[in-house]
Amino acid sequence: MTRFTVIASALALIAGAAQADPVAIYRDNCATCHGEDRLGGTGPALIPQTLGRMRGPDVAEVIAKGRAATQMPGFAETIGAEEITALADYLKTPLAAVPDWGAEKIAGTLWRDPDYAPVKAPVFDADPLNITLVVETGDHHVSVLDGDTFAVLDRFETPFAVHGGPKFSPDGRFVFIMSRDGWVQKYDIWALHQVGRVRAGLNSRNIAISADGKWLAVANYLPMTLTLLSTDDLGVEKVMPVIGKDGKKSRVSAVYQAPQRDSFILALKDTPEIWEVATDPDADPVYEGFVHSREKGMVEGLASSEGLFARRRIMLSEPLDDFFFTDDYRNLMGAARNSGRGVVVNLNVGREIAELPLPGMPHLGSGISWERDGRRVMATPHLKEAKLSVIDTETWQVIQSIDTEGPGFFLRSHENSPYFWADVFFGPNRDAMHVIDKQSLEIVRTLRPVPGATVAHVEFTRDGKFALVSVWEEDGAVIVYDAETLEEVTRLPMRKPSGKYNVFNKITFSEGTSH
Ligand code: DHE
Repeated sequence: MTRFTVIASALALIAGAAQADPVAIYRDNCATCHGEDRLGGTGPALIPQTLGRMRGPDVAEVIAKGRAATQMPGFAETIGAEEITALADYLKTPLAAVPDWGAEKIAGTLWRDPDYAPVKAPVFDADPLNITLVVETGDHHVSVLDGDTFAVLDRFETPFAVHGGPKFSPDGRFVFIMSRDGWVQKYDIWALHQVGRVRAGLNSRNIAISADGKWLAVANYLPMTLTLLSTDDLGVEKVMPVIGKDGKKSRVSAVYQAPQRDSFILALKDTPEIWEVATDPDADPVYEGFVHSREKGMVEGLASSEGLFARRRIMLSEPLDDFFFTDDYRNLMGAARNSGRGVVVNLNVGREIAELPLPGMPHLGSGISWERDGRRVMATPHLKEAKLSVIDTETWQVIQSIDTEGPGFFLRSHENSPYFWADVFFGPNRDAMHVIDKQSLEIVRTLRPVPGATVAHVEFTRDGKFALVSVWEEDGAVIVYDAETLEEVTRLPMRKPSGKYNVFNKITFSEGTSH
């Protein structure tokens, strides 16, 4: 071996040693903000469950260049390219063990805003039920809009990466917002002030509020639990482990409020069951059908644990993780991502009652329903096909397939509008928004407010007269349209606005919005 090759091997070893220690690189550069355990701190959790959802630049690129509109700096000048690659790979590796995230841990994260003081009446003149919240994912804020004047009454910071619809208390006064890292934020709309936050899960999907407004359910992937919080003080009431009848743990894909049933309905990702969790211990009548099916041995019932948060299992032929509910919450349509199969489950009798031919990955969670020719129909977009399916909710037949300019994500309408709005979220035509006649099912107009920019997600004002559309870009906007003439009324600059939520439409379960 020459002197040169010895030096070269030594250098390679040194380089190798540096590359091989992403744990140390993480500890020295990332842990202060993202936590020693990678579960988040002032920055988000850096685990595959979160990073897998990251849109835009790759993880290594974010480490090198930083992330716009956040406090994440670029490390290209201090960490070498190979170490950055090793670090990115390390962050994509699952945690060796999922830490305990039980009631005590959760309660330990509770933070109450010291500057918050309750008020006796709204601190603004606007109609409190016509407030619309705009989630701005670009810099993790929510704008509070006056639904009549479209003035921004407040703009407050949210936890990182809010997902799913915020949930309002039944009187529309408070709102609860959830982030993918499991933080739940409570905000007082009357006071225009944050109340506090608590971390209910480590990687969470969505939240639901009980019909009486007392409880908030948080659907978690990590750990595999349902967290039940008191809406009053964000205290932990219960952490329910989610374990299928076969003894295997399951992630919770989503949780929904079933108002007429006084219950939460859970979509489970890894086990062929739906869970119904009672939020009113005396809600007997809605469980009549259930008793009937229990006689038939179809379901395990409330009997073993009558009362608040009693659980009922509905057994399925395969797991379903995306739901649409009929208005009376007697039936749900469910689909499993990637399966091409949809089913109808009758929640009263507790079993599958029909099959739906739904290839192209329908996004039933975005479905909306309305009356057409005396029949109640629903429409759903498809995440993988350029079409919308319109389905009769009595016969469960697809009555029409509407061709669109690309696969879409969200649908929205309003009782007072003859149209429903469908975005084209994926593909080259993501700058298009279709407006469709609810009776003829024809596309009456395709709006393209900003050529080349993604436009998606619509919300109506309380009276249905205006439709608000997101220009889903960093330097984006919310465009307000006259919902009848389809002419633009005004344009509000926003940082990558995603969902928008009108208090009245949400608390009244307007048929034009997904619930
Ligand atoms: Fe969502 C709602 C699931 C990806 C933005 N999304 C929901 C709901 C579910 C769901 C179950 C209803 C919950 C609720 O409102 O209480 N979303 C999923 C997925 O399974 C999927 C496809 C993949 C994932 O890993 O989560 C997914 N969702 C996205 C996105 O990529 C979106 C576009 C951007 C983002 O912020 O992550 C996105 N989802 C939204 C929004 C809502 C939503 C804005 C609320 C819609 C509403 O009008 O209520």
